[in-house]
Amino acid sequence: MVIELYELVGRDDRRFSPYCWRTRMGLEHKGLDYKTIPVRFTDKDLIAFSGQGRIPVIKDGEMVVSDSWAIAEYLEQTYGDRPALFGGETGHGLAQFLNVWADRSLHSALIRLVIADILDHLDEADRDYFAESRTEWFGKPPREIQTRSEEDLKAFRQVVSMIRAALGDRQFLSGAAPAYGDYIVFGAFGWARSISDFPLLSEDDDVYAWRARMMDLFDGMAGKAVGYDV
Ligand SMILES: N[C@@H](CCC(=O)N[C@@H](CS)C(=O)NCC(=O)O)C(=O)O
Repeated sequence: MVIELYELVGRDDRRFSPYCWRTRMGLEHKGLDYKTIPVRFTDKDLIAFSGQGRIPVIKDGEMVVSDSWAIAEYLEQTYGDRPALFGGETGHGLAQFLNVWADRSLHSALIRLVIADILDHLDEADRDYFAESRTEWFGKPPREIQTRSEEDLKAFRQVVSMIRAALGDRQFLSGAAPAYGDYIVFGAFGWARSISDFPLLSEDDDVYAWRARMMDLFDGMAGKAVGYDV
């Protein structure tokens, strides 16, 4: 059976949700058959069957799961005979920590650098919704947030330094092979790449090399997605 992944989409088929990237990589890792159903912010009716308004949502037969973390847990439990996303209970706990860290630290630092770029790459239908909802969240409009001030750049460099330190000389954050922890962190870069040409990493950075390895996975799936090669 083919799993349906309801995935956020912008103009020109840009897949810019970090959470959807986590799920997409998780499905690939498990080697599951899936198809994506593009959803714009204002297409909430398409995911109404999930009983909530956020993406990603998956539909696996009769089973409907929303929230990328809950989806990863569902896939791990349901498809336990496939390659592990977490690598046991210990890995599960550590991945959950990373999930919270990425949501609260990595994403908060990144959004300030690319929020106006998101606006510029949305489908026309979504622009007002995004500008208004984010202005309400942040207390000012996207173009006033995305100034790329020295303070904001420093905050982002700080989170990248944590990724670099955690990576050490390994190929992936999870070790010699990638696992869900890598997909959590990669989600942020998959998001940025799809809508922003701002160079977040320098080419001599180990995190840059890691990101390139992530984009090569699964027959170059992430690298082939519509986006900027920076
Ligand atoms: N904790 C959720 C967060 C999902 C989420 O916030 N998704 C965003 C897209 S990146 C969304 O659907 N936003 C809907 C909106 O802002 O109306 C997860 O991990 O899946």
